Amino acid sequence: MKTLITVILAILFVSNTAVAQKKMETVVYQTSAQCGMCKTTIEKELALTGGIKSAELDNETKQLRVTFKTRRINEAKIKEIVANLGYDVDNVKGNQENYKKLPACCKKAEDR
Ligand SMILES: [Cu+2]
Repeated sequence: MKTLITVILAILFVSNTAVAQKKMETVVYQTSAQCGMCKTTIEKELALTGGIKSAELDNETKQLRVTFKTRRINEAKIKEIVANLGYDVDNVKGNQENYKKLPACCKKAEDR
């Protein structure tokens, strides 16, 4: 009986460790960022967010690549943070109040 329990515990431990190692994820989002200032704003905000390992905005494509710990943060939360800065991110609209406060260079072409 003791051996059986030990074996079961060992299996649980090994499978748990395997899962834990997979808890990092990288996702790419399309944003409405416009310039280098947007890049700094978004990357800085995410750098200060717990659970984010790295965040990088491509100035050409305006795509944001985020690597995060799935146990500490999720995609909905990441999008919420970016949208709260005033930027659209995938299907989530940017917070309009904060969008209005962005410098002219960070606004979409039609609003400048
Ligand atoms: Cu900008």
